[in-house]
Amino acid sequence: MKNNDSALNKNTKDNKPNKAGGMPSVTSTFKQLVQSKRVKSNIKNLLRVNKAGGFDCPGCAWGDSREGMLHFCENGAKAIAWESTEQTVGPAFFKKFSVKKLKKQSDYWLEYQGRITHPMRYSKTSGHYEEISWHDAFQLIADKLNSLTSPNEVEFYTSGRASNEASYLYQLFGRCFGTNNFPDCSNMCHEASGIALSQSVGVGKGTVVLDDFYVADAIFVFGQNPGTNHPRMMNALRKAVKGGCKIVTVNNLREVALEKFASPQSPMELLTSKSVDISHLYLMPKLGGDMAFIRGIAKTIFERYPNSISADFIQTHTQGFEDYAREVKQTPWVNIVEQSGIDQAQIMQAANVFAHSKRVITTWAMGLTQHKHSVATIREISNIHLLTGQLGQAGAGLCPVRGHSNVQGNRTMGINEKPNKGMLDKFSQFFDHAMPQESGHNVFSALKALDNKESKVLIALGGNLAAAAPDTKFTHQAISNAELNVQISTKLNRTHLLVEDDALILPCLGRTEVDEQSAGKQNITVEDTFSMVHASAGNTPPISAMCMSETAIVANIAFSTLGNKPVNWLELASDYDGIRDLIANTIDGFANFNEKLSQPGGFHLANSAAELQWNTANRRANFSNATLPLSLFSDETEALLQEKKVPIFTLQTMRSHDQYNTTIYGMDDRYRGVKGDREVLFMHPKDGKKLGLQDMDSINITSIWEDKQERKLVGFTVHFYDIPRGNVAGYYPELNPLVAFDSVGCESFTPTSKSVPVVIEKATEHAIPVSQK
Ligand SMILES: Nc1nc2c(c(=O)[nH]1)N[C@H]1C(S)=C(S)[C@@H](COP(=O)(O)OP(=O)(O)OC[C@H]3O[C@@H](n4cnc5c(=O)[nH]c(N)nc54)[C@H](O)[C@@H]3O)O[C@H]1N2
Ligand SMILES: Nc1nc2c(c(=O)[nH]1)N[C@H]1C(S)=C(S)[C@@H](COP(=O)(O)OP(=O)(O)OC[C@H]3O[C@@H](n4cnc5c(=O)[nH]c(N)nc54)[C@H](O)[C@@H]3O)O[C@H]1N2
Ligand SMILES: [Mo]
Repeated sequence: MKNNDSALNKNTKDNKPNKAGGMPSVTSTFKQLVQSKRVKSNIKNLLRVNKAGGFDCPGCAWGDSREGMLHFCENGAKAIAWESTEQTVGPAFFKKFSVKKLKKQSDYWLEYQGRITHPMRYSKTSGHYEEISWHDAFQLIADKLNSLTSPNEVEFYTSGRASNEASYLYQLFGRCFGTNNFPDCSNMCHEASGIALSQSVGVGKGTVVLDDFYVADAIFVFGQNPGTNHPRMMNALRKAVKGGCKIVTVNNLREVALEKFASPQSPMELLTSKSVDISHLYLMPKLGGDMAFIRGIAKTIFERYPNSISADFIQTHTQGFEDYAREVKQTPWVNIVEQSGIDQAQIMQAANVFAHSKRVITTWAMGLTQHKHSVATIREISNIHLLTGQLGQAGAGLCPVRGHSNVQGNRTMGINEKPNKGMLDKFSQFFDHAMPQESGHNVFSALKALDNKESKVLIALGGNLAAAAPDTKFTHQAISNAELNVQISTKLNRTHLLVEDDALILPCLGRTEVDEQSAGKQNITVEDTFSMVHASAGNTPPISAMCMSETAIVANIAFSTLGNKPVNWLELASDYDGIRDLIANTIDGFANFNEKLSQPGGFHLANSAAELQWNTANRRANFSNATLPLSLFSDETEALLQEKKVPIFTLQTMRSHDQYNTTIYGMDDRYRGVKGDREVLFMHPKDGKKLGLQDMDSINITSIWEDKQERKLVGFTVHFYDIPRGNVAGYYPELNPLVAFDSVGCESFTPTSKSVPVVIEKATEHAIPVSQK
């Protein structure tokens, strides 16, 4: 395997740890708490996170049993400390800094200034944000919305932290206003998973629950870095391994947590050099090579382990088996090996584990979803589960590991530009109000519409669209075009600064804070990656008396725009039980919502596929029979690449250990041995040598796309790393300027952030780490 490569071992930096977790995680947690300057209240916060009566960690969507002592992780602690800080950004701050001045600051600096404390409006005359009353802010939005020629001229963006209550009211308001324009972060995230799973098993969510991890015989982990992004998942993997489960990791990079993990909650592993070996097999495909790899597993099963094929399951539950079987048999091994970048013997080893395990779970995240062929790839995963009947029994099933803590709940609540007809009909009937039927905009079409000025208003319930979306130059211009840019936020970010005309920043409460309304202290609810719905209540006093809850902000915008139609918005915001009653009446699975919430640990939403009920058009689980794609790129781009006389690399853009999406906590990536810099590019040492580069050399990166526009970043630093030849990796959002806007996944429209063709050249000037710039 690649780690035996002597060229690589020589160049691996010595500060890269040989295990993840352990004492450094604990040290880092406490460092974050101290930096937040609210040490005492944040320790209290950590003791209450993900526990019954406490609040849901804003860090990620991984589920928890909610019993026992501690349920936080290092990066969850960072997310909490980052939100619950003493530092504030108020009118005096905005008086000091004009938007023009703020634009010169880094994303890190902007968010680091602290929590936003007052509603602010951009003044074109002064070039500054200036204080505005809540009343005037709501009236301004209402007047603008009511002046639009069509309700489709507004975009309602959502980032996946918003609660069920806030997002339910938000979509209800948007629809009653007349549009299905609900672009959301999911469009850039797990969209392909939702589409693929809906097509294959009839429900766009995972089919397993946390307990399944403890009875699985094998867990295949594709394209995700849980050590950083879902650290609580590491505890589940560790426990599974200790119970004899085999973990097969399929990752483009060598991620240390998936090799060795020391649980910070085990005194032995915390205090000694002990750790648990996580992966039984660690395979490193080329970027986008997973579909070929999975096809190889299927081919091996057909050729060598036909006994593991479940004829019964196929017969009873599925459609399309013959076409799929033919396609697998027709796919030559040479294509499988060439495209996956994994040799046949290793693929067969993985197939051996899959075929000989009674219960298999497959998990995946962004390494699978952000490619052109993501939907086809995820359907290929479903295929092998259908082939072997690995679905709907304890310890077996499909598990897309969601990102934002309530991104799954947002979709359940109706944040969806293509809502299903059943849901729309229910809304129309219950509210006695005709809901719009035509599909609305996703992130891709919303930004296009803002770019060509078809859309005039952008309202965002959280997030940082400017930094999250691809092709920075295009995206920034599109957002700046909005005649009114309304951001409901906790912290200052790039999206607030893209304003040419009129803009509002509306400061909201975070998860950790007490949400007091006229009926008393309020709970909100969220849904985790296992479809568990539970309550969350903050306990820290709000950072400012001027902050409002997201739910109240949405209700006030709705009331100012529509009056008391079709519901009494403000009454709903005074007691969220009323919103939950509406949810109970209009969303499947939520009957008796308020009563069910009192169950410790919340309740599970039924999953039809896990019950072997197929909610597809033909009422069967469907095999797919796609041919392996010839290229990761569009035909036109591929033709351009063929003409180039220089080596082409494929780039993936991912997260460091010190960030939450566009929120940058710091410049280090401890698990990958990077210190003080984010403008880095990981590259195989042999590729580096071929380009005449030394480790830590300064480089320029240019991406290639069929429109032939120049997209170039200069002064990045090369880090030699254990990554397949021909592939390179670096951090989002810094690399977003290289992702061409039109380069999106088939059907999903997700930016292809994990496969960008690039050319790399040595830079003349030496790179300066961001921390010293
Ligand atoms: N601390 C922290 N937690 C987070 C987040 C955060 O930013 N910080 N973000 C949240 C969100 S919104 C999300 S969506 C999740 C994201 O969670 P992840 O999906 O883990 O996020 P990425 O950092 O994008 O990591 C992608 C992983 O896939 C691998 N990979 C990339 N391309 C390929 C490929 O083609 N094939 C294979 N097999 N592997 C590939 C990369 O090497 C990397 O390990 O995390 C959530 N949790
Ligand atoms: N190149 C590349 N691009 C990517 C990705 C990638 O892997 N590579 N990943 C994509 C993925 S998976 C995702 S999910 C998107 C993320 O896209 P977004 O969800 O839009 O971005 P975030 O960085 O999570 O949003 C951060 C902002 O949210 C606000 N915020 C934080 N907490 C709260 C809160 O409680 N309430 C409210 N109202 N606001 C809050 C703060 O102001 C903060 O600045 O990015 C995508 N973009
Ligand atoms: Mo995400």
